[in-house]
Amino acid sequence: MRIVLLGPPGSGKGTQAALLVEQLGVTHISTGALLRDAAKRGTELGLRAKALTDKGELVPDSVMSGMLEERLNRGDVADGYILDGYPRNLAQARSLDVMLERLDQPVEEAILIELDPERIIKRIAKRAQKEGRADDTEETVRNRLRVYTEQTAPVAEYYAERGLLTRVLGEGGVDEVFQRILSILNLGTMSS
Ligand code: B4P
Repeated sequence: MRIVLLGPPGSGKGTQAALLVEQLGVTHISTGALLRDAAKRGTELGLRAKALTDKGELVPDSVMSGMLEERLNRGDVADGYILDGYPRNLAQARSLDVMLERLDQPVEEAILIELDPERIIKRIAKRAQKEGRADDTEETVRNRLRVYTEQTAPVAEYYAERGLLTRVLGEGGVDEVFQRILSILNLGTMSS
């Protein structure tokens, strides 16, 4: 299965991607996680990216496409993948298509997890207490939501035009949302 997970920050993309990967045995690629890892290792790119993510801004497309191409070329996407956090704008969606065409692994499904902004802010505030991510302050989250509306929301339309998009409600417990996604994928009920 080759799936792109879309949704605003805090809608549950990373959470649901982890569950899907466990059930389906496919490869999980999270560009947010790749960036946090690069920052933790203190690479020049990671530190430059951190200055932007800490403000809730997107990292430049040239950096992201290079990072993603390198990750895709590791050779473990042949049995399927869950892409979580990429694409985040239309230019990224187009460049993803080119990369995946080259690998003969085009996207089969795009799932958009929808959740209202106030719930998002509450969820992320909870995560901030637990994990202390620098981009989880309320001010940054509001900026991330603005960036999402302006740049990432049109990506859903990009996939809708290609007949690949399904919308899912992100409200409710983690397992509830997971079951909704499984039924979209015609996988019925499975336990997380
Ligand atoms: P991401 O890591 O993608 O961060 P995110 O959008 O917040 O999603 P995440 O997966 O972490 O959270 P989730 O919704 O699962 O990106 C971080 C930053 O990196 C971006 O802001 C950007 O600057 C940069 N970046 C990444 N990719 C980029 C790209 N392609 N181009 C440019 N820049 C890029 O979960 C949120 C919280 O909710 C969690 O604590 C979770 O436990 C909780 N939760 C989840 N589901 C729940 C449920 N059903 N009920 C209650 N709580 C739930």
